[in-house]
Amino acid sequence: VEASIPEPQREAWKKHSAQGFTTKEEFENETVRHVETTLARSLFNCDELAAYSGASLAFRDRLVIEWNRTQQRQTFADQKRVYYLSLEFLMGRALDNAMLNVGLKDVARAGLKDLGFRIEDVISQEHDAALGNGGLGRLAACFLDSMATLNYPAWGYGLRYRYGIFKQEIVDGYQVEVPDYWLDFNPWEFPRHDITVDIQFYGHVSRHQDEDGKNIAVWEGGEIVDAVAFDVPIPGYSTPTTNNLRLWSSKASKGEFDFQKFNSGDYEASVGDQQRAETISAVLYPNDNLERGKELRLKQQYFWCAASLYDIVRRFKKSKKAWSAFPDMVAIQLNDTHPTLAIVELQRILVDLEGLDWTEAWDVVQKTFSYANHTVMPEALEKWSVPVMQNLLPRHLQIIYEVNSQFLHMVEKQFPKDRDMLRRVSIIEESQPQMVQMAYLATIGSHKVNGVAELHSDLIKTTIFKDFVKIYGPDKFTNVTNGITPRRWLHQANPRLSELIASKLGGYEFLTDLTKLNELEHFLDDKDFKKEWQEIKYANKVRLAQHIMNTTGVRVNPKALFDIQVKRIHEYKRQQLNILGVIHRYLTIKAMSAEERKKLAPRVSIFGGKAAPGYWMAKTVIHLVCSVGEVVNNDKDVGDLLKVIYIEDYNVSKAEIITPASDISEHISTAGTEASGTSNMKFVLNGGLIIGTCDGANIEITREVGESNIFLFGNLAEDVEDLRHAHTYGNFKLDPDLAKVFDAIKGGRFGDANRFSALCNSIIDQGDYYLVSDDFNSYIKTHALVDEAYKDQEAWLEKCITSVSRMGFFSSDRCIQEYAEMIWNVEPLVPEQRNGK
Ligand code: CR6
Repeated sequence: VEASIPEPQREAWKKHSAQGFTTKEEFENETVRHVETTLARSLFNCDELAAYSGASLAFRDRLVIEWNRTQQRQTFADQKRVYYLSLEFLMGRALDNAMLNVGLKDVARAGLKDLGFRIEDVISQEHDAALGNGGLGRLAACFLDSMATLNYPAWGYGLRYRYGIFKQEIVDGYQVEVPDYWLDFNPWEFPRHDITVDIQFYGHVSRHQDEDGKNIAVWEGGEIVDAVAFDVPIPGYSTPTTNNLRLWSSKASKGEFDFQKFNSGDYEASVGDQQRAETISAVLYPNDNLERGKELRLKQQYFWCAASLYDIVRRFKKSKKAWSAFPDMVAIQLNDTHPTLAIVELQRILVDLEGLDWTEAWDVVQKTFSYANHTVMPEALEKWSVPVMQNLLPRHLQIIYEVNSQFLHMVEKQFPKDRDMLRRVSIIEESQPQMVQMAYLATIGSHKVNGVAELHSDLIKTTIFKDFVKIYGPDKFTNVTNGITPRRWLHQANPRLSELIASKLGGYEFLTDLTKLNELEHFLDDKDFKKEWQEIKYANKVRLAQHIMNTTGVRVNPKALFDIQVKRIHEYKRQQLNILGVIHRYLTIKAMSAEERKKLAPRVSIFGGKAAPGYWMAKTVIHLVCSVGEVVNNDKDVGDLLKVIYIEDYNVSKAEIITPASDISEHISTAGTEASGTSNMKFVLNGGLIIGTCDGANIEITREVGESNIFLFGNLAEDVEDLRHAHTYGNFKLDPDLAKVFDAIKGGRFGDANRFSALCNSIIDQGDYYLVSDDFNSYIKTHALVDEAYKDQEAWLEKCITSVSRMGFFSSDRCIQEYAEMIWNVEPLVPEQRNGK
């Protein structure tokens, strides 16, 4: 059915076209209208949550108008689009971001004030959209912001989990997980019940002859689940471009919902089917850097890939172009291996449904896809059991076998007689059961593979993809160092610093060209500027101290040095090194004379982050931090000299409060394990320094800010293997200072020592895989340097300002531009500016 309005009626239509507010009056109008009609409330029962809802709906209307225009513009322009497939989007709150990106926060502030509300209170009503675990999901969110800001025609595709990452409560010093049911009221999504895709699972494959006598595979039987689209508008900063994030939700298929059972009275069974279908998009797997091979997870992956590809292919087919033009119109970026099945699904669509030759189709596939790797740690690399895949996706497994067979043929020609090479690069690992190695499949099916920081990109070429570099040559592998959006991570999280910088640089251009921060170096002698900078840092620390007081009841001194480590809890990230260092500090303070103590700089050690629910060792680390805090924070000898804090439920909105308040932050992973890290960038951009290892993006941060502005310590990645080898073969000697720390733990200073024995033993007598002992001395010494440096506040401040001025490189805008030019080959579509925008 033709859905478009006939020509003669279009004028009437246009006359009534929605405009969205621009003035304070209009904003108030829209907000009150939504509170009164959409929410059916009145001025007699409008609390902060209702005000938040009303204001959000007013902003949403604005966004959706620009969203519609953007979609039309992109359709008319008929140019290449990029599709960013990510199983995680860690978006955080949307209202503040929308206000700032459309440039109407001041209008909203004044409007809300008229209506009786403080904007901060309204903003903080919003529930974080927490559809991600950590860095990988937050990177996807930063990329969406940059793609819209730079006017790229780009779509994000993900899953609409009913439960995002769990909420963390700390009860008696232990992590307790609470489900994150976040969809009660979410004004930022548009259900698109008209966009529903049938997704098939299980069944079997048979062969048929088509009319031309061609032998084709037909995937039949099994079950069908519906994928329903939910759209989230993504506003660019200071541009009308508003892109789309499409999230799929699972639902029992109408055709499938068993009316037979239903009518025959087996109501329960038929509702059971319904629930089973809805389970697919019910919950985000809460592991960071760990894969567990659960069938439901594979179902999630296929469900989302198949729905997204159906959508992308449908859009392409409207253009009536030849299939060979597909890669000229479509770039699909795989965020890690989670969407690798999209490669197989496109091949299936082209060969089985559209009748292309295998080779022709595979050429299209390879030109379309690119793959970003985010880890080299073996436990995080995805492998799916062949029997599981055979059962769930029989046709896809056949295609994988065929891709593998052709690939191995090619390799054999290139490296005749190298049987071991064939074994090593085979997509199918010959284990019990056989496994499909997704990273290999992703590499073979893509035209580019990238790592996320220089060291990491070098490492993938010498470790997991070493043979693939020989096969394809080095050019297939490249680096795109991660970045963060300065809109959220400076302008939104640290408005006063952003404003101060703008006042010096003559405007907010640095928010879209972060290299402009360079000019801050001219103000290193400007006393007023420096004083204000310091005041802002202090105010941010006061704000965090207040949050700590409210949530933990512990009073911390905002004049103390704030030392922060917030990220997922993981042995490789070495929060255990941090807390063991804290204990060392505590023991040192206890052994000091009153005179000596006076010379010491007071410290607050702040930890935060979630442990995967099944990760016992990580949970033990949390418990150790809390137990140490319990003792230290109540020790009269210590007072303000040391406080140890665990901030509950670290997430994006908490990060916006925590990051601007740091003096120093910890990025202390075992060298070679942290692919990039992105919170390191956030902290420095907010005027904090780093203590860190030579790992991930720390290395490039050092190059940019200069070695004298960062506190590096520890062994290098190139030495890790030898050190581990030495541990295994009996050459392990525990660091003497660390030994004293363990003595204190074992002596029960922090409560029942048994609770920490597994943690202690992993270091003392189980090989110390993460080299805590090897790096301990260097870590302690470097912290002593931090103490010294902090005493000279003038010099410290200079380091901070200099570092901020050199952070331009780490904008996700730079990053997206590199992807666009080197990998996707897409051009921006710059809209005409309207109404002075
Ligand atoms: N866990 C890396 O560990 C990197 C992000 C984004 C990670 C981290 O160093 O900054 O990706 N890897 O590139 C994976 O998720 C597999 C992460 O967030």
